[in-house]
Amino acid sequence: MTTSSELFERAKELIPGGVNSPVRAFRSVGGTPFFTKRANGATLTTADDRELIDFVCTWGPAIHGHNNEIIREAVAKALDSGTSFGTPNPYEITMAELIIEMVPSIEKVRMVNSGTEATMTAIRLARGYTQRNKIIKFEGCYHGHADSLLIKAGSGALTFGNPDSAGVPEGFARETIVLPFNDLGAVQDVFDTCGDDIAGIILEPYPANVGLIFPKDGYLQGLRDLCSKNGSVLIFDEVMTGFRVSAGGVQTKEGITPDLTTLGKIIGGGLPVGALGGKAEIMDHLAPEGPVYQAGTLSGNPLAMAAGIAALELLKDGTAYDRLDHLGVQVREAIQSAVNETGIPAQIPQVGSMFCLYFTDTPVKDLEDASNTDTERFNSYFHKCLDLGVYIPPSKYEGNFISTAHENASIARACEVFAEALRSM
Ligand code: KE4
Repeated sequence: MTTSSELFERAKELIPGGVNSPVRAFRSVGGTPFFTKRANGATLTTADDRELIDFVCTWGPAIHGHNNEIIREAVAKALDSGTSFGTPNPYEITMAELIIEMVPSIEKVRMVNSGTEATMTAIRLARGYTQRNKIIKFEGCYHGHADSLLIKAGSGALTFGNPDSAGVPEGFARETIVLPFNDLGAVQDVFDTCGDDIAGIILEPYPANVGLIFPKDGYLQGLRDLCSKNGSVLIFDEVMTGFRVSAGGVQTKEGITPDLTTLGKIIGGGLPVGALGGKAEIMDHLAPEGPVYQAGTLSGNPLAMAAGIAALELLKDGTAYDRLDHLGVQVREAIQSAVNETGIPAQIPQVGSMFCLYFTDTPVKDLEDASNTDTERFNSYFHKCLDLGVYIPPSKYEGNFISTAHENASIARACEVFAEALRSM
């Protein structure tokens, strides 16, 4: 058996950092990343033949667990007819109908191949539609690695302490205004000074690439009002939260209607997919209908569409969220109980099947608060959980996910592990 360590040494000779996405490298938490050779339900089987209860869920897509039989059969059926046609295909219509039905603010939708493509297109569309240049984003929000958005970003960029990536020309950065999250006055001030050049605002309505932060009461509505008043485009990046916190995402939970929404992860059922959707009047500015160009060789390919359609069909009646919400509360309460018992300062924000653990005694409302939480303590907690057979995200800035495949026994065992890890500190 080739161990994870041996595989990692070989991978580092061939792939930068040995990984195809930085956060997988365990750089923040230390140690050698494990390689996964199989995944089923809530369990990962590593190259070292360890079985781990998974709370990363491939960073969100696996809301039905890994290797879900219904999704697998849908992909197998599509595979019988080929993998990619490069022409329109009926699956794309079914996918578009599902997204439009489940996310009321979306009147038209364009499929792409990643969340990054979706957000990159959204800001180009906002600029093309408004004929303006400036985009407002928020510290700690991560929208993928498009140049204009990789500024004071969250997720892996934050984990490695380089929220402003090398290689982004000053000219690009100049058109992106970065503000603290949850500070509506700061946004008002920007509109007061250059409102007629603000193409749009893009945000994660529940920032989950900085742990998990909730908007203050009135904040999302305030952003909505400012965009409406100034003719700017409000973009909700729901790549992570879409179909995760509810069938209609945060916008449905909070009753806020964005102009554009970006999606990804869950809508691909584990295959590469992203999507951009919103008001038809704006979306029709996309080529070939309008002047804003966007394209993709594999956009809407039948395999990814079949997987995503199966994943969304399993969520459409909403009953999956009853279980996911219940499991999320159960896990949060179990961790809270252990926190109370040990007296360790910790915050456990949770919504539905998303949660995180901050080691701090004060609620986290923005990037600064998140950055001031105890990293060393988190890293120790991460490794203790991993040693005991539970895999949580290898960074304090990433959210945990639960799937419908997390059976009661797995949840019970994980709660024991979380408590034991806290007691060991
Ligand atoms: P992708 O390009 O990775 O498909 O999506 C980018 C993206 C956009 N918007 C939000 C809100 C996101 O969370 C993401 C990607 N999320 C990270 C996890 N925090 C992906 C994991 C990784 O980078 O390997």
